[in-house]
Amino acid sequence: MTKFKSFIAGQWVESSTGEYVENRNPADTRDVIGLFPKGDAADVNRAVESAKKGFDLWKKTPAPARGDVLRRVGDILVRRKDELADLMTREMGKPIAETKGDVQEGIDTAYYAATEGRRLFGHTVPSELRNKWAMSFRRPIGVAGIITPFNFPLAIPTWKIFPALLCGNSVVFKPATDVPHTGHVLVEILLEAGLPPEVVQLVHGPGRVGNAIVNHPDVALVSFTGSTETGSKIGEVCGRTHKRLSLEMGGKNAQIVLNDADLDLALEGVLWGAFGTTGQRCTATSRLIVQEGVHDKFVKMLVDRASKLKLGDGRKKGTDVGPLVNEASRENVERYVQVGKDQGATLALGGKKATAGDLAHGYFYEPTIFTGVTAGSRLEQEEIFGPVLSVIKVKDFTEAFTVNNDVAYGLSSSVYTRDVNIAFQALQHLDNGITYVNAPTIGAEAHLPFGGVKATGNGHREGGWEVYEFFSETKVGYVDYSGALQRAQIDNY
Ligand code: UN1
Repeated sequence: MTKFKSFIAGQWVESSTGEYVENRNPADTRDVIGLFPKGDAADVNRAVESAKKGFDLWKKTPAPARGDVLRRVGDILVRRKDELADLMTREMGKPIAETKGDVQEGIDTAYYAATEGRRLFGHTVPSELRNKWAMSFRRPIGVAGIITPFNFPLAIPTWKIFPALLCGNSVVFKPATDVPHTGHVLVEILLEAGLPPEVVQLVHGPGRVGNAIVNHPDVALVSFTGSTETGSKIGEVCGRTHKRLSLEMGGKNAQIVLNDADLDLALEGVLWGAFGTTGQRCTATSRLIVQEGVHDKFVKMLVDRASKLKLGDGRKKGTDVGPLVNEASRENVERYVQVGKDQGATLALGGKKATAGDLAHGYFYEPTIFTGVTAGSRLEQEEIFGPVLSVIKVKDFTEAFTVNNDVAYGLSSSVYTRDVNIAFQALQHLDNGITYVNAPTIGAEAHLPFGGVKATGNGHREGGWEVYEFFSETKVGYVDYSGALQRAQIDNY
């Protein structure tokens, strides 16, 4: 069986603990991908020491040259797209079309970063004094700790690592334990593209590795995507130690369908939003808020179509929905289905493990729909991260907006309507970082800011132009060429 290594201090190295974790295919647990190191704080210490040297070198490399490396990364991803999609599906389960999309998001992020190397804009503004120059520009910060989830095993690491590198930081990267193979290949590609070895460090391992990264005094900034629970703990450490921190956490996203909506379009949207990636997206549609005039008809259409979704191995043709990523995730889904039943919601579809035939070897769960879900109930409020959709009936769009907003999270929302006035009101009044009109809650594009409000995040955005602000520090320069002492705010007034 292949034994993989971490990449620390410019070398592929064995686990310092001597311990390894098996990485198995969630669609068929008889298929073992390999053994991955179970690292610890000692690995992180060595990685950070080396990353500090990497930072000294890399910060002096001109940003356009840093961008050139990322352009080559993009080129390699293009060339290896199909192969990567296959290995990603093998380790985390979503269908090949989706892992190809995941790679494409990495490609888009690479090419965006490449060109950002020739922008990284600062400002030049007039000084209030004569013969004095005033400007701002961007500086790299230091060693960036990057901690990423399993659901977008390539795209999310690229959202963080590429802008971090483009801005001149070095990186210590800990991928989720369910998707170490994708992390491994991404680092191989960065090195092949010409990134100096000490600029990137890959430390495989469980939560203790993430913990050591976050607590290390020489890690200057941390970017994390994962659960709100873990994000809160990271936030406490970073608050105490004054580290810059970007958090991307939970969601409880809703699709709203109003009486005047194109129901066929709304149906395609909710099927994709709720059951794509087996519901394991931060942006997944977990709630469907339907206006009473079309409620019964739409629910019937939905249950009918959802019952025909084909569960299976994401690497096989015709599969619509893959497995959950591991047994703990499936048990979590089972617990929430029980909560729904206990709270009196009506189970309209699914509600059990799928174990027929080959499915018995994977972590499959039937697409599940609850109707008659009460706003405010646990099922309606808490993130599930699985293929469970709760339907809530409302009187009008005002009530729909209230239900949408009345949760702790605020990542994405969607409204299906033909009324342009309501569409714009939705953009303005739905408390989310992203609102889609006549499109599902998933489908963010790499060149726009991505993130949410309330318990979803801490105010930062990934993607687009905004992430470059997170990964760099503003510096201001004044040049006085008057040859005399000029006292600001005094001599000129
Ligand atoms: C996530 O769910 O964590 O918008 C990221 C989307 C994808 C990214 C999702 N482009 O669904």
